[in-house]
Amino acid sequence: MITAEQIAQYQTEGVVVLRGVFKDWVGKLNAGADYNVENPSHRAITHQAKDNSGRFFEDFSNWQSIPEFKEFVEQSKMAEIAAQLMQSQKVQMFHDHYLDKAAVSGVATPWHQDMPYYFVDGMQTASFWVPLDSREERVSLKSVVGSHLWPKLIMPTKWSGNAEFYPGDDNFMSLPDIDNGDYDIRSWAVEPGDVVVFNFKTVHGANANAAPTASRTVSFRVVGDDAHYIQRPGDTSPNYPDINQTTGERLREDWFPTIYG
Ligand SMILES: O=C(O)CCC(=O)C(=O)O
Repeated sequence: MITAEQIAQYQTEGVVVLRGVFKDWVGKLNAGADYNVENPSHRAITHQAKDNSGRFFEDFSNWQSIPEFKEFVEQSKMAEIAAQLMQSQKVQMFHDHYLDKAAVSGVATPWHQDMPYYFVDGMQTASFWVPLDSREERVSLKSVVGSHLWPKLIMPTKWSGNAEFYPGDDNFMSLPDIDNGDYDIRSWAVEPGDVVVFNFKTVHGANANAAPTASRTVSFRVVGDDAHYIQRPGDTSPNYPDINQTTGERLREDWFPTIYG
């Protein structure tokens, strides 16, 4: 289904685009997205542009209660593709993340890595960023090539207000100036049915939606064999205060089921 070159690119660059692999799922995922907007969870966040011109809605961890997302997780080829890209025997579902940017929203997704926000450590990880509409390159996901191999994680910050999640913890470094011209940045124009897959450690972001139409994306996050729980020095995002796990354990199967292998 995917080529050896795509697997090698994922391993060395930390990001790859796969064309058309989910084209049969676009209708279902749109229905799931509509459901999520109409039924936001307690984790939902709405960011507003400073001049109040735009809106960026996010929600997390709803796949088990949205039938179309659940069907995608359990029946699409995502898990098998993830196993190949991560070179993993098993794949566990971590969570879904829905991102909805109003037309001409004025709210960008800042450069960040996903992993430091999570209670997850390991190299075998994958986010499936699935756009539900056509996206020109200037408003598509952009990723820093090879950043999944950087030796230190970047300090996660709140997207509204920029507060650090783990203030003063020097296990995390400050975000370098990604736009200074020193970094190799990869982005693609995409169509519904395409997916951009990236490692939880890959630095990525997206410009504000400058297009005259809303931009809707659903990201499905999965982990592989070497991924395990890590106790972070503060709340994570998404946060699961009742998780009751210790560093080094596989993520608990009752919340994060194995979907492949
Ligand atoms: O679509 C975006 O704005 C960014 C997506 C993102 O950060 C993610 O899926 O982890």
